[in-house]
Amino acid sequence: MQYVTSGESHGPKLTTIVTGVPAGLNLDEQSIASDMRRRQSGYGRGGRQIIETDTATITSGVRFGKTLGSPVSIDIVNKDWKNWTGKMAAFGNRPDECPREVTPRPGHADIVGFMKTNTDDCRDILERASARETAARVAAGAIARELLAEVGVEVFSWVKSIADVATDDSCLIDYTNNEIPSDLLARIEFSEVRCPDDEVTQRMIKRIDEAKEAGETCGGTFRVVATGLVPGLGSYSEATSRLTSKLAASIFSIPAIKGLEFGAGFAGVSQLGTRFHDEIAILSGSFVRKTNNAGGLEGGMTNGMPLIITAAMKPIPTCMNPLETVNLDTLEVAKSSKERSDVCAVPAAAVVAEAEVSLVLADAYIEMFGNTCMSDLKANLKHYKDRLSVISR
Ligand code: EPS
Repeated sequence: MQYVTSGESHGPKLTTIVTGVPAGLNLDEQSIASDMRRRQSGYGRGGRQIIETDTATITSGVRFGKTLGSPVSIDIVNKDWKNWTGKMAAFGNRPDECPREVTPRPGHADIVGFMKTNTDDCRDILERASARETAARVAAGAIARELLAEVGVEVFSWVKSIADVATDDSCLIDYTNNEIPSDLLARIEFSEVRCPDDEVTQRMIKRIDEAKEAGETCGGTFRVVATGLVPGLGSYSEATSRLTSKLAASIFSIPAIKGLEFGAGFAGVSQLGTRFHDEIAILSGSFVRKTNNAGGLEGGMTNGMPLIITAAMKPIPTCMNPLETVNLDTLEVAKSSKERSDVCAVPAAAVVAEAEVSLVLADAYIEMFGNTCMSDLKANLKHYKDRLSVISR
């Protein structure tokens, strides 16, 4: 399952085309809408989210709620386009009220894109570098998530820290089986910053308010977890088919992501080998691990334990208290450009990461169990699970 997106942040619409989706996958409009909404929410988002209510409209590849096996295309209309029709027109000349962007923001793609493409206007770069594009990815990810639901896989995320305010979530990730606390998802979705701890949620909100007041922005960290995975997705034999590398590439494809850990991560590797590695046991007829420091990945493959990813997002580069830069016309010292922007988008990035992880995992299922139709994929999966059952031997 592969996807490509197109569309500028203030153009008429975003488009996603997803290929390799098996026929016969049930899609639910409400589930797709729910993911689109979850990406838009989160305390610290800017004025743009008031204008937009992202609606994903499927224009091919689906009939009567089931995929056809042909490419699925999805449109998301930018409601803000009405304010940008002249400034982002495909043809004609630049209107007077649309000056060129010549004061690049440190931390954004502005100046490097300017140098790379020989443009005279950073808007040519920033329109596509904008994280608006991630709406199109979430639409693709929603399709992958539906496939995963049919094979018993759940993907979810929570925010671990915003700026210097962090939650201690170690009790939530010390899984010895695939069960998650029954109220965890409700607590995450209830929090305005996707943090399952009420008290820390309040402190995170306060931190975002303080940052906004100071013309600052906030980064942070989030976790993505996938449960219900069969062992053996990915490969130990070829570098490019290791699931670990595919997952890492997908997380690092999200704008502003600067760090990534699997399982116990960087802190975990200070432990010696006999403490770090997860002992093997049998539970209810299946091989399990007594701990999950590996984060569900061994040898480039899933090992049947929950997949646990932690990612770090840098603070958003558009600061209302601007940084020093250089005016690209005059080459004089200047203040970087101020655009309407978000103060914090860590909760949104977590939802985007769910989509990216879902796409990689759905692709891994398709690769291992068949890409033609869902009934064949599920039959192949059942055969594999039966073979793995220790009790049935
Ligand atoms: C973004 C700047 C803001 C964000 C945008 C990402 O948009 P605007 O410049 O139109 O105010 O709100 O994110 C989204 C629109 C979105 O849907 O996530 C940027 O520069 O990356």
